[in-house]
Amino acid sequence: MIRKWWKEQVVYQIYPRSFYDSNNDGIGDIKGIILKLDYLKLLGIDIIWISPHFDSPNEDNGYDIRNYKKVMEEFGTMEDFDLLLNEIHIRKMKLIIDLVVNHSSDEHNWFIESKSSKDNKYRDYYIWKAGDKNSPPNNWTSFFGGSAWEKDPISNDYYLHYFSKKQPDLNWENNKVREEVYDVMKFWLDKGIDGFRMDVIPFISKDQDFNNLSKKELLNPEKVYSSGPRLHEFLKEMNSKVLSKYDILSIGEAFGISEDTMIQLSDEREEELDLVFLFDIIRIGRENWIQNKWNLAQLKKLFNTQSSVDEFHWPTVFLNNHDNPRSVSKYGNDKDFRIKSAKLLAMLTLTQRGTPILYQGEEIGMTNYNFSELNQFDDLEVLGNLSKAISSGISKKEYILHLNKTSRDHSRTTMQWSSGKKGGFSNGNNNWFLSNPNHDRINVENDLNNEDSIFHFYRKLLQIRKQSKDLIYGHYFDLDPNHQNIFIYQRVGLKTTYLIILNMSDSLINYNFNNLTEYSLEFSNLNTKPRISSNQIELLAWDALMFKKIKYYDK
Ligand code: ISL
Ligand code: CA
Repeated sequence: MIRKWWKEQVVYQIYPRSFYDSNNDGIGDIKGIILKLDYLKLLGIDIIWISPHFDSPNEDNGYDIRNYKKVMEEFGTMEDFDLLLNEIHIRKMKLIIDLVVNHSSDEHNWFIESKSSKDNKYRDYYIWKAGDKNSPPNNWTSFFGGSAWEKDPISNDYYLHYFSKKQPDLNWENNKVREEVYDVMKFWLDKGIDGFRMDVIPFISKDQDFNNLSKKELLNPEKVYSSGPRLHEFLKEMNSKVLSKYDILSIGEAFGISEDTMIQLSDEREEELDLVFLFDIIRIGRENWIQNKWNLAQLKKLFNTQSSVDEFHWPTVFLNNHDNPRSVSKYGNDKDFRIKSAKLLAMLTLTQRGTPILYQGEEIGMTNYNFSELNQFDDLEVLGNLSKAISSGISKKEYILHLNKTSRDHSRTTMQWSSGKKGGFSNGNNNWFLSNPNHDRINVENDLNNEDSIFHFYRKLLQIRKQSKDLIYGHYFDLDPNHQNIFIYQRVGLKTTYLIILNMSDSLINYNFNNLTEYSLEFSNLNTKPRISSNQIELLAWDALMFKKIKYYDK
């Protein structure tokens, strides 16, 4: 196993808009992040990933970039960014930024030029196709509703956009586009950033036949969009021209990719990317806006698959991000066992094999929001898919019920710093988005003051993890893959074997396990000693225990 700093460290994702507002305009900003760096240092975070901080009209909250070399006005100035980077480095932490280069904003100068006329030199920076008067070039669909093609009244051609029509896809077949992207990457790398999270990077290669999708393919177009013919070629070029010249971390957001693509994309011998974010775990049981049933055996199978990659690959482990509901609401029990189940999920995330990525608020067990009206949502994906939902036969009311399980907006409510107005996110009056009313009890201030809080559980477990190469690099064995309530696995290192036992249910379970007495309890979310006999352990609802046994002592 080749050791790398990014295999041993822990990432914390910040959605700047919702993190902390330092100038009371109701929008989170860069100065707000700087003011909270000591908090993240205390937690024990190594790498900070910020969602896009670039100039943007915020159609998709920054994932529609208007100027790749300018900081979004609401977030602050380039000086603020330089200060943030410096303050992060002073604290011996690292910063990776969000590279969104599958598409730009339609307000980017490149697109304004490209759209202005067919013979404009920027025309081929985007993907234009003739359709006929009323029908687009093919049946490809956008994730934000409707066709993936938008007709331009000037030229009567259509342009491609996998996301909103204000997010036109860049044409990676054009080597000028690729050179522009590499120039943007070097601009930020030469400032000293420590890497990139690459937004929907597998989508950049498009099959130039532009054939229609089959009915089945239309159910999950991301599977086709992420398997274009030149993806690996483009990434190898990006690696040789840019990534390989810096000691950085590159993480591909790999929404929709196949196992084979993942294997090649993140194989260190292939010299493409270092890590990928896979979505099977975080979207388990989910069909678009509908959350269906799933069971623990299915979830464990997904962890087993990603943990059994060979020594040339390294997994990522995350249960939260800005595009998905809150983990304690999805995988835990945020009603009767919020604190305990949040701690269990912390132990799952931090003892699995792979680089953990935490999301703002998970460290204090922030929950989903209880939406009741469509107009409460901010995410363009919600309204974009409304007509599709209605035509699939569900009512607006039912659509809202589904969104209360699946909406991206659950993770975009403002960070809960205190029990004060709006959860201490801002002292302004008109926040850009909702604050969960449960901030009166779920907030950083309370957790910092309570040694037994979720925050301190993460902090202590992060310390244990940081001090144990065996926990980080140890082999992974699921000891009971079929059990539907208990998740029990080992991490076997050179000197130490860890045994993690998680009761992911509301029930008390007497679990048979021989030779438990060989282990010593290292950490748990229990306030009492576990009841263990020679071959059994009594597990209360949401008990999470981590045992260890030393195989041999250093001489
Ligand atoms: O809701 C989704 C798909 O239906 C998400 O999974 C998301 O669109 C997908 O994972 C891609 O996400 C990334 O690209 C989008 C942006 O809206 C997301 O915030 C970003 O994480 C377009 O840039
Ligand atoms: Ca602000």
